[in-house]
Amino acid sequence: MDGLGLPGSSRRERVLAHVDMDCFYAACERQREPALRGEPLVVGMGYEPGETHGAVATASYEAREYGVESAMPITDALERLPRKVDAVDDPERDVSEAGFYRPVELDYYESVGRDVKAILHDTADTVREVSIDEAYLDVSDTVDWSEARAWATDLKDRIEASVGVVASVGLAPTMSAAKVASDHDKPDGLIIVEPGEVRDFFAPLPVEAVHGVGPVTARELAAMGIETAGDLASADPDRLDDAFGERGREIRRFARGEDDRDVTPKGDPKSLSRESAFTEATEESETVRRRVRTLADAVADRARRQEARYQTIGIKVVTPPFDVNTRAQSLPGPVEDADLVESVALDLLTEFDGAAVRKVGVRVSNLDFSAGQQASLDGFETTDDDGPEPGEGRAVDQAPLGAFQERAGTDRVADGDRGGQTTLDEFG
Ligand code: TTP
Ligand code: MG
Repeated sequence: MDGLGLPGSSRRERVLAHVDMDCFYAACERQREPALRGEPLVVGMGYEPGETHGAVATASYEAREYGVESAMPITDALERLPRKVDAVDDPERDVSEAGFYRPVELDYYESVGRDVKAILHDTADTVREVSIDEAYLDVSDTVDWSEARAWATDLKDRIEASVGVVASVGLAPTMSAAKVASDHDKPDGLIIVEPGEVRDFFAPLPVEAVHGVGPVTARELAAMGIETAGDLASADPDRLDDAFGERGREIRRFARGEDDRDVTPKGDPKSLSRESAFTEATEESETVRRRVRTLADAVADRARRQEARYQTIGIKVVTPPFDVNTRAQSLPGPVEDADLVESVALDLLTEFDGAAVRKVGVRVSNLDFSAGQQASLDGFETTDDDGPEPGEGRAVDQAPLGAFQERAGTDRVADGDRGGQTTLDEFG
């Protein structure tokens, strides 16, 4: 986090999201076999069609209603939920009370997981991938609490429309609260826990909801009369210290909603961006241009500090009511050139001269963190291993700098107003 402090506060409340796909393996099977939608579905590890060996990897929410759960032997699952094919042939069984069973096919689920992650990286600069179906995002730079719900709804819609699986999302100012929030209203959940609400949100939950509290600790806490996160938050710290040492104080801090952990990406970010909203939509081109110049400068500075070169420079222009327009130009090779970020951004902006603008953003992407010389205008090597981001074209190798490849996109998003809270101070 750089220079984001609002006047008078040591640290701006972060906007963190935890995204976890619903019954992921089952959702992947349904994505390629839509007839399975709405049906009880069990995906078995070490399972083969018609056989009874293996264990449940996951069960659809319909199958969970029959008591089928992850890690259960398939034999137990079959007792609770027989196979449809078996029920059809068995007059003793009711087909409507039976389900479908499929073997795990991990390669396929991983490819679906990658598609979801690509959307997450396109949406947020800071993404920590935790597992095949789960990630944390830090969107403090681009999403204000007033628009958190609209942003999360749009993200869920994008994932479902383009990948065909459903995500549950939690937003909160801490990682642990965001994780609990994403789980709280599954499936198809969306819970926003705003700053100041974290402790109240945790209070009624069982202690297991607190980060760092597993079943063993929960049992020990229960023996001490501590059953909810609220009990833990108000427990005597010395007593916890006696029972668990420093970890006791730590789980108490988590229960109180105190969690300073940052979302640290495992790899390098896929893009860097800054956005800023106007208090009211403005049609004054010069005002918009001035803001874009400031944002371009801030983004270029951030890239310089992270030693990232970029091959694509883009802008985002939000026009009333909630139309998000993105324009981007790709360079023939990665550069680090603040003046170019500004001139390309302003050039892309001319299309919106005279339009009412609520919010603008500048983004650099197709990032290159490899050490080495800045690309010269002739004879550079393309170092983009990851390929273009969604919605962006791959740069044309060996094209002269003037011959930008351009890709444009327009999409609609419910996108609230930051209410002019963004000040130039934020971009320093
Ligand atoms: P989870 O996110 O824990 O579970 P889920 O996505 O199936 O269901 P939920 O809606 O509660 O998020 O795990 C993701 C995938 O990991 C899951 O689809 C299958 C796999 N998995 C196993 O193989 N074994 C297990 O014991 C668990 C818990 C998950
Ligand atoms: Mg999941």
